Amino acid sequence: MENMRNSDMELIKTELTRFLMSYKFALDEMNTKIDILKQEFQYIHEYNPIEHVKSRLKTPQNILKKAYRKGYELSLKSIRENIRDIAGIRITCSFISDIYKLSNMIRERKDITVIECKDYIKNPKPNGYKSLHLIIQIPIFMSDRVEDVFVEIQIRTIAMDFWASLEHKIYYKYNKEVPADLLKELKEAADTVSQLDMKMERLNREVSKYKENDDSNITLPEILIDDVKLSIPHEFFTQFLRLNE
Ligand code: 0O2
Repeated sequence: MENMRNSDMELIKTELTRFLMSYKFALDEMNTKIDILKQEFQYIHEYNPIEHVKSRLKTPQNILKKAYRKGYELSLKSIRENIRDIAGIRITCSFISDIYKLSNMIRERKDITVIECKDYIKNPKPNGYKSLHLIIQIPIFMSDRVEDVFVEIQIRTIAMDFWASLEHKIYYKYNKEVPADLLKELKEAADTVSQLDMKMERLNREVSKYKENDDSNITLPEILIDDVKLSIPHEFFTQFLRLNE
């Protein structure tokens, strides 16, 4: 009997490890894809829209808590299908327009399937929470099978992120029962964040317009690889043109 229990435990441990590993691999894959998007974006638009990328795996305790709270069956199959934020990636951008540019770039990728989009920027939560959430699915190639794994991507501005992390701390500090006056102040802070984001967006547009009209901006051709700028020697260009005539 004791042996039986040990072997059962071993089986569960192996299954759980393999289950969580697929999410870890999904995060690794997504981090690489986001890095590629970032470099591509930098090349096309000549600036970097991504300030910061952070990824996390939901702990087994929190997965179970969510499954209980939502009333899902406690099987791995049901958890895999219903809890879609076990692997989570948070991307912070400087400007609201960057959030939508990035989200469109993710949608256009053939290796990522966007399953759902929750736009809490256009439709903020009543407490003032703003962020763009994408639930995506990517195939993960394991040694003996292919798993389609869900990943939640949250994209927000630095200011929205500042607000959300403080709100999250307060929420847990007060054990989810935040006093009404604090809730009111948090909502006011969220409105201030929105105004700041709009102001920064407008200022950025003005700077971009100025840059477009500035002829002194013309520089020698450069290639950008992995955030490193490489100038192309003039001779290389002339040689290249001659050989391709
Ligand atoms: P953690 O620690 O980030 O994993 P749910 O809210 O989970 O019951 P759903 O539809 O999965 O249902 O949630 P939704 O609305 O897509 O949001 C899920 C995640 O968004 C949360 O994950 C938070 O990270 C973030 N989020 C949503 N609403 C708020 C909010 O009001 N304040 C803050 N600070 N973050 C929010 P978790 O699992 O709650 O936490």
